[in-house]
Amino acid sequence: MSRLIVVSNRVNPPSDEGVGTAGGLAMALAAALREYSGVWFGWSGETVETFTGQISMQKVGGVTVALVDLEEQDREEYYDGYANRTLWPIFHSRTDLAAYERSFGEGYQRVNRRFAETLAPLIGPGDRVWIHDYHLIPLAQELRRLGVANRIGFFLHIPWPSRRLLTTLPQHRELVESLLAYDLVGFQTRDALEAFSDYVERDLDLTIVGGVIAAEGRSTRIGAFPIGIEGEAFADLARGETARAAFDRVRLSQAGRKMILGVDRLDYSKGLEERFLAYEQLLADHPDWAERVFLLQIATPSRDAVEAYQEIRARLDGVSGRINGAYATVDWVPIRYVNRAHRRDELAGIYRAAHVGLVTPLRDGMNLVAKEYVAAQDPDDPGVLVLSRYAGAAEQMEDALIINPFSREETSEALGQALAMPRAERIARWRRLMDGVSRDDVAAWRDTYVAALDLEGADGEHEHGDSRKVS
Ligand code: GDG
Repeated sequence: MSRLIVVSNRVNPPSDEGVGTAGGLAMALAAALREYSGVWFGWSGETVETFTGQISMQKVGGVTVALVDLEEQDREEYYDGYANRTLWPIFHSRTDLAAYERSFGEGYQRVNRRFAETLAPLIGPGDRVWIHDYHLIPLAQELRRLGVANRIGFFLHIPWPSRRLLTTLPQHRELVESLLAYDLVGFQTRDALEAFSDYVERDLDLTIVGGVIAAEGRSTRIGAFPIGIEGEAFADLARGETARAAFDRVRLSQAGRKMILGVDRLDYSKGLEERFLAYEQLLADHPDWAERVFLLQIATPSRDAVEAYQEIRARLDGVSGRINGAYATVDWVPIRYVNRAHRRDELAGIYRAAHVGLVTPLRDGMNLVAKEYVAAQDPDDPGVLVLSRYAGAAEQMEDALIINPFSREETSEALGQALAMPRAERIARWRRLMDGVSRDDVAAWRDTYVAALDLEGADGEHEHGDSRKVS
């Protein structure tokens, strides 16, 4: 039987809906694998002294997972290094934070080769392989070298940078050329697709006809596939028992005040400092809001081993402390800043209790928090989404208040507008947003992507057969 083999750096299917703290990508992939029988392959997160390529197979939450351990040097060079200290900052327009160490690039290639060698024997005739994210860009090329001729797709969860930014990467050409080993390369947005096309046409001097790049006897389809959430399921979760308890607890502690909510991985791309400063601006410009509003920011620490993450964490502690010191009264703290992860169903209740969802990344592939916030609202009394124009989600969510997160004034004015928005307008905006979240959900994303992966090249020819051939 033809299966779907999903590959991503980390493999963490949610063990139980609602209870886990699995992120957006994990939820989306687990949903895909429950629909199509298949295997989810990736790094266990563990390191061993010497790489063996031994696979540990497990069944988690109805999903078969195949895990492989890496070496400590792999973690340093491939994961903390090239993925998170080189590609992540460049792809999020932060070349100032990017490290360009040669050993990182070598580690990245080595791990992709190791993944390919371990994965290749698992791929059966007719299986489709779906590879995720910036950690694994060269994986298809490595698999092709081993003779894997199956259909292989790639999906990038983060933005694609402009040519100028990308070319700061010493191996930019090799990296992009390695993407041409895929049958399908998917991006979150039209913006990312255009930036990629620009590089392909101008730097590689290739033409793109009908969304297909033809080069060296094979063709690669490219497209935008905006990822969604399980919209209706998340709305149900927000009405469930645990969510209600979380909602009641938050509302009780609000003492009639309006709540602005931010939920993010603690990452410099999420615009958290700018968000705090915009909120401070609101308090400075509108003293009447003092004691009538507060900001709850949930920011779960991530990538602690990387220095830039330690720095942003320290900065945020400082900025939130300063604002609280300047504005707090004996019974009001303007910013509640929480670094603890919450259960997903609790989170749904907290979203529902918020009058404003404040999502201000400086650069973001999509941003699922924006969609979850909308899905969790009470249809009769919904909150307002304030959304950065630099989140991929802004291409779809036009009924949010769209802001430039670099402008404190613009963001603080939008906050004021959101807090004062009449109910009828809130309902009208929310309805249109929710229609989109329900329609363009994670199932639609997955099905559209897999259907595109099954399409042959522009000329209708099979570039390669369905079965593996070993060369
Ligand atoms: C990458 C791209 C793209 C957060 N705190 C808790 C918690 N979360 C969950 C949220 C949401 C997810 O984490 C974050 O998703 P995002 O989309 O905002 O961001 P990234 O992690 O950066 O993901 C991004 C995404 O991939 C998917 O393609 O949208 O642009 O950067 O689902 O709910 N979940 C729980 N407790 C928390 O405390 N349970």
